[in-house]
Amino acid sequence: MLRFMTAGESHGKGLIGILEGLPAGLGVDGGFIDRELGRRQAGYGRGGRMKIERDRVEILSGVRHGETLGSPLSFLIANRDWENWTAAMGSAPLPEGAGRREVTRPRPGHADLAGVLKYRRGDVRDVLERASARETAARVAGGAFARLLLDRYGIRIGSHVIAVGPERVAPEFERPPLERILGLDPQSPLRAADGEAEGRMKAAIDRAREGGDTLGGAVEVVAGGVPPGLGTHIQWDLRLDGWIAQAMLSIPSVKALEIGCGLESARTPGSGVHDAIYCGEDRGFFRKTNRAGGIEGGMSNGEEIRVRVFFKPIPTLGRPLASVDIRSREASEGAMERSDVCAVPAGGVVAEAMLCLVLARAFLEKFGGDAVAEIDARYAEYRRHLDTF
Ligand code: EPS
Repeated sequence: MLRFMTAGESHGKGLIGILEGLPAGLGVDGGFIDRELGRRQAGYGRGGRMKIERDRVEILSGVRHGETLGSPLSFLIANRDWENWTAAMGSAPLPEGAGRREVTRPRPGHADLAGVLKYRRGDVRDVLERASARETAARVAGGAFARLLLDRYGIRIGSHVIAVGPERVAPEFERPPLERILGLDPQSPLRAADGEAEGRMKAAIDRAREGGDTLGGAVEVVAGGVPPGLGTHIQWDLRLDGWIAQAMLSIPSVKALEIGCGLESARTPGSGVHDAIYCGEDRGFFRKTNRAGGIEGGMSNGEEIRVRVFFKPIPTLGRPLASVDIRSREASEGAMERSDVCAVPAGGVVAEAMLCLVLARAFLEKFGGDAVAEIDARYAEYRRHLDTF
């Protein structure tokens, strides 16, 4: 089973990831992982921290001479900002008050208040450091390793921005072909397929920044080349859509997701929702529509997996909302940590990484082995089965 864990605080030494369950013999290109990390750092609306960091992966174990060993793959992404925080975030005891950079005013919308209550902490920093979306850098690296496996079997994943605050791409750009999504410039300001909407989105982010506010939005994540039969209908906790929902909702700021035409399907009769089945001599079973978003009965059905992910605005506001100081109990404003105005394009890259992790896990459940050669053989046999069914 593919398992992934992260550790690390936002202003600690760095982020750690452990990915266990990749087969032996998979080619690993560290440059590719770093390019994925670079994609997460880009996007219009990012704050000062991204000017400090230049995220790079250092592989600590599990890879030798450019190939996985089958042992746990672990890696480090160093925080360049750490040098400014060695005392405040160090593991050594620090006297009361001396440069601890304490935070006592929880930010509405962040983990701050629930976290100090749950963990019985007197300093919000003890919570916010781990709750920070900085952790998603480790997810992107973990997802990039998973993507190396998916690539080998022709599964490709991309994302694009469909909305920022009230601004949305035109309807014809909401579900572009995967080729178009993969062709978007990773350094473009918003990775939206609609250039005209991108201008309006940038202006909305500028207005939010000037007003001391933040903006959420939505992305679509798409996976192509997925064979039918990943996930299963046989048990509630093995359904692929359930795994995807858990993975996406675990991304900081994500409050909703939609698989295929999920929202629309709730108000449309069944005849206008389900994707009729056809069969052709040369192409086997196929559909003319994909309203299901590539998943039926908790399994991939061979069509593209299409998921929309919706982000709330970042909780750290330039003009903070009302809050209460946890020590004095006096009314005050939420703390202002340096932050982003809008991180939706970065959120799309993180959502891709989560989909890579979920699909790699489901793929290995079906075709898994200890070495890539075993998986190659199992997958080839399944493809023969599909071709001759
Ligand atoms: C982030 C790094 C953080 C935040 C951001 C995401 O760095 P810092 O706190 O030093 O500015 O910019 O996290 C949030 C906005 C949040 O609310 O958690 C990153 O690397 O993506």
